[in-house]
Amino acid sequence: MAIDLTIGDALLLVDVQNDFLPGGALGVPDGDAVIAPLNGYLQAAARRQLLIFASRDWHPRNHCSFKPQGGPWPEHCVADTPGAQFSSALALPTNAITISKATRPERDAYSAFDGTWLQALLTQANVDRVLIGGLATDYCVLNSVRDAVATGFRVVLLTDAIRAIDAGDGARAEAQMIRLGAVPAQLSDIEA
Ligand code: VGL
Ligand code: ZN
Repeated sequence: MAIDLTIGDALLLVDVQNDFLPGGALGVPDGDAVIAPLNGYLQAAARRQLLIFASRDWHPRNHCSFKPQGGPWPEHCVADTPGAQFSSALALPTNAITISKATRPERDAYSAFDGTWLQALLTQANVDRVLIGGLATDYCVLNSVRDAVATGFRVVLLTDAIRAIDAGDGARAEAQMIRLGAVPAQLSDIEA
């Protein structure tokens, strides 16, 4: 379905960080496949001067989600480490707004809205529709889309620019996001 990018739209790239790419501490299978389409969306958004947000998992070293603390995950995205950096292949413009999340030891946060200024920033800028892609479909993308919809934003889910940690969970997450009202789209749906 054709998506006409226009004033009131914003782009949210979820957690496109080295640790979530293949070879990273919590590498998402085929995760690097999101980068090429995301660069296309970035270019389309920049051309229309839309706001661009990039969330990042930004954990302290002793974060509760890490196995040594009894959590489910290997250590990943420790703040200020190379694994926490955005992929250097991602063509993030210098004016992209970084949203750091899950920054406190005792609490995890999968959604880019959870404990951040994202909702306030979007509202302040009169954004009413958010295009969302990134990693991972079954965790941070799912929870970010859920929160965006629940907060009243229209959501476009960039289906060519998401990948899952678990394939089955990813398929279920994608179906759930669409059921919640997210409109699926791919780069070819966006006018150049
Ligand atoms: C994520 C697992 C742990 C994600 C973050 O970005 O989807 N997944 N922390
Ligand atoms: Zn994490």
